[in-house]
Amino acid sequence: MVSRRNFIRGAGAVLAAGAVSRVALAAVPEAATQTSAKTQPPLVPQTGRPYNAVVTLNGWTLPWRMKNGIKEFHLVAEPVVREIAPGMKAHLWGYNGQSPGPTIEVVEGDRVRLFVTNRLPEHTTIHWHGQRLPNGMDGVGGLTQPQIPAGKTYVYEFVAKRPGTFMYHPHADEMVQMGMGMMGFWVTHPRDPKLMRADRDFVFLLSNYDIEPGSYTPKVSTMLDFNLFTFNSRVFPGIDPMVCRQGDRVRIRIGNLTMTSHPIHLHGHEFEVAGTDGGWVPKSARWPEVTTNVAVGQMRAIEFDATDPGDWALHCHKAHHVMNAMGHDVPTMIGVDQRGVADKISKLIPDYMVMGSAGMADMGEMEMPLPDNTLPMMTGQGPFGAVEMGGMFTVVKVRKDQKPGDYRDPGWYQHPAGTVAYEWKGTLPEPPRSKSAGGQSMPAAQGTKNAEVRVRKPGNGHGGHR
Ligand SMILES: [Cu+2]
Repeated sequence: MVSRRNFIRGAGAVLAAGAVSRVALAAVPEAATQTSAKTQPPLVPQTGRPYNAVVTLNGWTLPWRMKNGIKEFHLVAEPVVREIAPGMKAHLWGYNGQSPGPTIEVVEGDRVRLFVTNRLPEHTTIHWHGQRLPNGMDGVGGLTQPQIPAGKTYVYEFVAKRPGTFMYHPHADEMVQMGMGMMGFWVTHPRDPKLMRADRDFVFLLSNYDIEPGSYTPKVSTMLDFNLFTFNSRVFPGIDPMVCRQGDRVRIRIGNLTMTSHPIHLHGHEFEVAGTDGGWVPKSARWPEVTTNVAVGQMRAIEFDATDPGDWALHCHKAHHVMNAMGHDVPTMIGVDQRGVADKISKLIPDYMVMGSAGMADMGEMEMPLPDNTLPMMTGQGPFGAVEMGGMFTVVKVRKDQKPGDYRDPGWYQHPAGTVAYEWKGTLPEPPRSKSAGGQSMPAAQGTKNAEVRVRKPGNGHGGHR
């Protein structure tokens, strides 16, 4: 059994939930709760069969107790406060103090009993997404079980038959409950710990929120227009790096519970999709990728050899998903000379700022007034300046001298001399230009007029494009 003391030593600040009565505590395992949004070290199993524990990005693993050979867990569905990144907190619903809830780790063949206590203001259920289990344990409110009323505890029990990557989430008032952040990760390790072994095994969920600047609670009826795209309910620069030792076999497991797909892209290394919703992909059926699309409701396990030291970006490739709430729906001002107008407007609005005439890159560094509890659209400082990212962005840090099992942030990569892009200060040859324009083998029937665009020099009183 995982003693409380062992768990506290292993996984940081864990508090006993206070609201379960003493009588109930005798029958129900303690509901551990986590208040920190920091990545907790892997929970090395003290009981049951051995496995290589995963690391939950900005999250933690739920401890269990062994009772007559059954692994017992206690999940508490409840309102939580989640720090999305330093400077912004959200009022979400989650499990055991956090959104997402804690990761559940079991071994293929384990008999699992899950107590689910509902401390929400409405009923809920939990669906064990992807599992093979008796139909009555599938957690679809109304279809396979009665809803769990507010204040009640239900029990789920089944054998974890298939090793792989899974999720859990309510199948009750889904639009609201998932829009409020109710979800968690589940890993069933193979019976043989040498099978599918990785040196580092990271897990996180993709979730999205629509939280109006200056407010705390997501708009739950939003269908597509979300403004925060998160890894485990965190946005850059609030997402911890994934730290690896050079030469490690690294696995990253991703589950998507947002309303859109996310092409997840890794820099500097090719990976293979080693696992999908349905289990492990045979070696002979994998192909190399640097981006893989994770569709709604899917899980993907990617694997690569961390061969090259450095700070390698890992992010969603949809540009709006690496941007925070203030960045969407901004008018394009590129090429618009605002200088004449700005003087007039600032007589009416003293704080008026001229922005975006030459793109929006300066937003990464600009100190501009924001509503309370709101993150800049893109932010985060790297060793060379502003990183100009938000949302679904983090860094895989590969280091030669990172110790096995050490996940501590080693700081920025120290580039060897002569290996960083640099400014050219010599003379430049004329850039070659294509002379074949209009010379296609199949010219347009009508011919084309000279469609050159003339840009007037700013300051002539007429502004911009013609
Ligand atoms: Cu995305």
